[in-house]
Amino acid sequence: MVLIRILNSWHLSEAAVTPEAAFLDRRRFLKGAIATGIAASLMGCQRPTATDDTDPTAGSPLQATRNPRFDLDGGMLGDRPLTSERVAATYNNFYEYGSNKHIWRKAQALSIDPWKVEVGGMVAKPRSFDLDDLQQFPLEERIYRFRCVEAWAMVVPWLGFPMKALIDAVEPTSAAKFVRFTSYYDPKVTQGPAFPPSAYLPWPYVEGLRIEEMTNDLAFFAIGIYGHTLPKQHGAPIRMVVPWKYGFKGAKSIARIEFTDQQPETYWNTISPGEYKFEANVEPDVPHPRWSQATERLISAQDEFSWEKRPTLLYNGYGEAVADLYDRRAI
Ligand SMILES: Nc1nc2c(c(=O)[nH]1)N[C@H]1C(S)=C(S)[C@@H](COP(=O)(O)O)O[C@H]1N2
Ligand SMILES: [Mo]
Repeated sequence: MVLIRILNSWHLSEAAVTPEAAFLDRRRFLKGAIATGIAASLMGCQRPTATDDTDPTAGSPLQATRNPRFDLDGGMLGDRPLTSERVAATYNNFYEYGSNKHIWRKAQALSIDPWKVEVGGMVAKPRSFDLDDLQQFPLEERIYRFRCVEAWAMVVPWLGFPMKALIDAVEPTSAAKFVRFTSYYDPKVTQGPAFPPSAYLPWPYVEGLRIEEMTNDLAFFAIGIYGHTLPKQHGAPIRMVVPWKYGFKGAKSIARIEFTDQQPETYWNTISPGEYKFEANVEPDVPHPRWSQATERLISAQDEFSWEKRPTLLYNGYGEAVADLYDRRAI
C-alpha cells in the first residue's frame, strides 16, 4: 500500500477534486451576488456558534448493536481501514454551510433540539418523529464504505436503523413508488456558499429513492457516528446513508420524508442533470462528464491530505446486496 503524501495540500485539493458545483455559470451568479451577500450579512440572529475550543467530534453516547455483516474483519469491508473520526468530522460536504470542505464550524449554527421529522404523503399512518422517537428504533452500528462523486472515499461507522423500519412504521400505500427526503432549510441558519451565491441554488436540499431502494436492507438512517450522536456537520440529528450510491444521495439533517408516485426533483440533479443522475450508483465504468470514476482517493486514517489510489468498486462493493435492484448490462 502506498500512501501518497500531498505537500501543497490546499492547492492540490483544489486541482484534484472538482467540487460538485464547479460547473456553475459564474456570470449568472455574479449578477445577484452583491445584493444577496449584503442581505445575508445583515441578517443577525441567535444561533449556536463554534468557539476555538469547540470539538468537531463531540456528541452524546448512543447504544447500538454492532452488525457483524458490516464489520471491518470478516464483514463486507475487509479491504480498507476505518477513517479517523477527526478527519471525517472536518472534511465534509454540506452546501447549506458553504461550498468548501471545511464547514464544520459554520454548521454549528444549526439547532437540533427540538427536532421533528414529518413523514407523510402516500402512507396509511403519517406521523412525525422527534429526537426521542428516533432513538426508540433498534439501533445498529454499521461500518460502511463511503464514496463521494468527487472521487474521494472514506470508511465510516454509522449508528442508526434500516430505512425499512421507518417504512414499517408508516405503511406506504401501493400507490407510493418514490420517496422524497428534504433537508432542514432556513436561510438565517443555512446561509449557503458565498460563491455561488446561495440564493441561486435550488434549496432546500432534496434527495430521492425508489421505494424498492429504500426497502433494501443496506439503506440506512444514521443518527450517530463513531459511537455517539451525529455532529452537526455530518447531518444531525438524522441523515440518509445509501452506501452503494454516491455521497450526494445521502441527504443530511432531514426534516421531511414524503412517499409519492412521482420521481422527486432532487438538488444536484436539478442543478446539473447531465452530471448528477437521480440513480447515482457507484459505477467505475460510467465516468462523470468531467472526470473518470475508475479510481478513487481513499482518504487515510491520518489526515485529509494523505490518500491511497484505489480502483472504484461496482456499487461501491455492495453488489451482492443491491445488484438485483438494477437492470445493468454486463460489461
Ligand atoms: N443537506 C445536504 N446533504 C448532503 C450534502 C449537502 O450539501 N447538503 N452533501 C452531500 C455530499 S456531496 C456528500 S459527499 C455527503 C458528505 O457527508 P459527510 O460530510 O458526512 O462525509 O453528504 C451529502 N449530503
Ligand atoms: Mo459528494
